[in-house]
Amino acid sequence: MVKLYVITGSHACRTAMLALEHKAIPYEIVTLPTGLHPLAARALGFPGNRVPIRSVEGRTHAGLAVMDRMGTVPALRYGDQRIQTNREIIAFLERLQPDPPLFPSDPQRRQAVEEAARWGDETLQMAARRTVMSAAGLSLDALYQRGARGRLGALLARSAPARLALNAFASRTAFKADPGRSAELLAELPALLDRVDGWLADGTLGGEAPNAADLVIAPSLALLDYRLDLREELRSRPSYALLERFLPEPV
Ligand SMILES: N[C@@H](CCC(=O)N[C@@H](CS)C(=O)NCC(=O)O)C(=O)O
Repeated sequence: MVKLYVITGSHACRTAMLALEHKAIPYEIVTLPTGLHPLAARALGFPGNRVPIRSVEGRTHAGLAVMDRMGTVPALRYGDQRIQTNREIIAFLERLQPDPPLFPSDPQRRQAVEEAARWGDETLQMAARRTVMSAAGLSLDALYQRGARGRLGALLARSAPARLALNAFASRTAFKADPGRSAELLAELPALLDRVDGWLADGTLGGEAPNAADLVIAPSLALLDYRLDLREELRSRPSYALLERFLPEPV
């Protein structure tokens, strides 16, 4: 039986969930307390990352590197095997159950999907996190349903005070996403969304069979969609179809 350790509302964790669902592998979700989750994952025997895996503004700074070393979720346990990071989890699931695949068999198309998945993981995932955090730092009113529910569920925490406090702490420390950076982050967004739209147009994303890049990128779009002032822009783009396909808004 697969156990997947997550935190509530995590776009990163949703990628692993979508991958497990794509493979039709039954799994149990264990929701760790946000903020304590790296410690909890350590206590559960996950090793953390020996080298930094995330960067902000093109570089890994000390605070983020420490958090990466502690370890991130999603974290997957299968028997005595423990796997962290989506990239590793996706590779593991491909080995565990090759069918249905998460990558196209044609080598050129596979390369394109790998590149889009890597960009989604390294660039878009952090950009979406920072863009939404910077808005929530001013007020939860900037978020759909104040971040209490939506495509990814409750962001960071179920209680609003905890959500505010976690957002304030994380946005001002590791993620450098205080409200003062909101305009700068917003200015970077159209180029990121153009890239997703381009991959949809050339068939790297959004094909008949879901692939790893679809499952990495769609949750980041879902997180962006919590930010109310982005909803019109998102809905005007081809990438919105990807979002609706993989993460429809719960009724
Ligand atoms: N790119 C990695 C990173 C995942 C990631 O950043 N996870 C966050 C939750 S959304 C986390 O565990 N953060 C812990 C921390 O920052 O201390 C992946 O997709 O697996």
